[in-house]
Amino acid sequence: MTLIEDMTIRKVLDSRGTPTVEVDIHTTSGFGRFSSPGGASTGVHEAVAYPEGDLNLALERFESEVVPRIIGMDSVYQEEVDGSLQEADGTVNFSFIGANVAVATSIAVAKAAASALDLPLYRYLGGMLANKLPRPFGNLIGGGRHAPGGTVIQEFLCVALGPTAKESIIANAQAHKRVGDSLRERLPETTVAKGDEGAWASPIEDEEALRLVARVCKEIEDEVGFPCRPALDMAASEFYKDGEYVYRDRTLSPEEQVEYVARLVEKYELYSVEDPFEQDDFAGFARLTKMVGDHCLIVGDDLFVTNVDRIRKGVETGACNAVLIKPNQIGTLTSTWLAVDYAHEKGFKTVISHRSGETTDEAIAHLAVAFRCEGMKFGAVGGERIAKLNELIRIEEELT
Ligand code: 2PG
Ligand code: MG
Repeated sequence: MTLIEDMTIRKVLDSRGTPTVEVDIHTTSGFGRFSSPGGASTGVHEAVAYPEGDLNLALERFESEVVPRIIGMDSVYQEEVDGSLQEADGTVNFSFIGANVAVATSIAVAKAAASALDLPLYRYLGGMLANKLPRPFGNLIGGGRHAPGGTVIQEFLCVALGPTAKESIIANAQAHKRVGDSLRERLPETTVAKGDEGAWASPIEDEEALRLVARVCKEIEDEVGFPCRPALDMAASEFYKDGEYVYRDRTLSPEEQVEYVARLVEKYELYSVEDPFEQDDFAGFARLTKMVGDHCLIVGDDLFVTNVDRIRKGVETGACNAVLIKPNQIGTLTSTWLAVDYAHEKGFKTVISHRSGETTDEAIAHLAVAFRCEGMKFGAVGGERIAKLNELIRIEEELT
C-alpha cells in the first residue's frame, strides 16, 4: 500500500515565473506531489537550492542519485527516506542534489503516505495533536528584495488575533485592501503596485509605512472586534552595508539599530519583529530580546535558517524567542520537524513561512497545523498565497 513504486520530477514555474522543481511519488495505492518554492532574500546559511545554481543538473542528479535509492522504500518511514536523501547528497547543505529536489521529494513522500492511508496530511503527520490553528501573518506593504524601489524594510504585516483562523485571515485581507486605498489617496499620481508576495509596493519612508499599517490595523481591529497587531520582517541583512544599516533617510550603527527597533516595538506595539539585524549578529538579537522580548516575538529567519545547530546557538545566547520555519531552507521534512520540536522544547515559538517565490502547493498549511506552530506567514492575498490560506480555512472547518 505504502511502498514507493515510481517517482518523477519536472520543471514547473513559481509565482515569479522562475522555473522550480516538482516531484510526483506513486506508492502501491497512494500519490503525493510537491513543488519547491524559492526565496529572494535568502540567508547565506541556507541549504543550497540547486547544485552549482543549475536546475538542470539537479534534475539529472535526481535521476541518477535519488531515484535508485528511494524506489522500493516504504513511504511511511519518513526518517529513513529523508536519511536516504541525505546519503544521496553526501554534503552538509544539499549542495550536490539541491535542497529544492530534496524537499520536493521529502514532502511528496509524506503526501503519498497520507494518501495511501486515506488521511489528510496534517492528520497523518500530527495525529490527534493536530488540533490547533496557527495565527496568520498577512503581508500588507512589501519592499526590499521583494519590491526594489519600495520600502527598505521588506515586510509590514498585520497579525489578526481573531477567535478563528478564518476570521483572522479575512481581517488580514481587509487590512490589505484598506492599505491599498490609503496608498492611492496618499500618492494620487503614482501607480500603487504589488511586490512578489502580493503586498503593496510604494516608495514611501519605512516609518511612514509602519505608521500607515499600524493605523489600518487599529481601524480593522475596531471594525472586527478583536486585536489586529502590526508586525515587521526587516530582512536586515539585505541593507547591512560595511557594518551599518543603510535606510533611505538614515544610516544606523548596530547599536543604534537596536535602539531604533526597540523604539518601533514600543511605539507601534509590534506583535513581532523578524530579522532586525544581519544574519550572524546573535549578540544584537540577544540585546533586543532582553529589552522587549517579554511582549514582542523576536523572530530569527536568516539567523536560524531552520537549522537546529543555529537555533541551539540562539537558545544559548538568548537571541530571539521565536523561529521562522521554511522547509526548503533545510531540505527535508524530518530536519524541519527537528527544528520545530527543538524550538518548542526550549520555549521558542515557531512561525511557518512561505517563500517570496511560491507555488500553488498548500502543504505548508498542513505542516503548520501538524507541527502546532504559533503562526503562519503565507501572505494576505494572491493566488499562490490564498491556496494555503484557504486550505487552512478548510482544515479549521474539519477540526470544528
Ligand atoms: C522571508 C521570506 C518570505 P524570501 O524573508 O521571510 O517572506 O522571503 O522567500 O525571499 O526569503
Ligand atoms: Mg524573513
